Amino acid sequence: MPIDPTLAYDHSNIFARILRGEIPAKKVYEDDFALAFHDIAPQAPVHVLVIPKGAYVSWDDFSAHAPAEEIAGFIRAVGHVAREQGLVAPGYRLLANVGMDGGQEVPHLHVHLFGGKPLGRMIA
Ligand code: D5M
Repeated sequence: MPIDPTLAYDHSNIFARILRGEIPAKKVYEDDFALAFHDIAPQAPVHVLVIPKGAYVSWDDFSAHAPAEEIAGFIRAVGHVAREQGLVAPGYRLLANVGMDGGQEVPHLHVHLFGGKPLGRMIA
């Protein structure tokens, strides 16, 4: 079920639990600002989720409230993961679902990184 992104951050959400090491994830990258791991239900040959370490419900929450250092660190981490996964030359797609109409299911900001095949042109 898509989440209501206006709700307060729920510290028991699954990505918060991954960040705390309470449940496993197939990690591909970690630094002070971000953690990246393989999506449990991949939609492309490469499907990695990148999440900020801070407690942000969505892109809306993050872009409005995160300190500039966290925003810069997170965006740099997303780019780093794409390069590390070998996606830059063939190209890739970034996606952040936000809220109900966006179809967001996990209430901790995550950017989907898709690649490894031609993804076609997508508007919505
Ligand atoms: O996408 C939420 C995404 O999170 C969806 O692609 C499945 C993925 N997911 C859910 N649980 C896990 C665990 N435990 N590990 C890895 N990936 C997971 P959304 O943008 O919220 O619709």
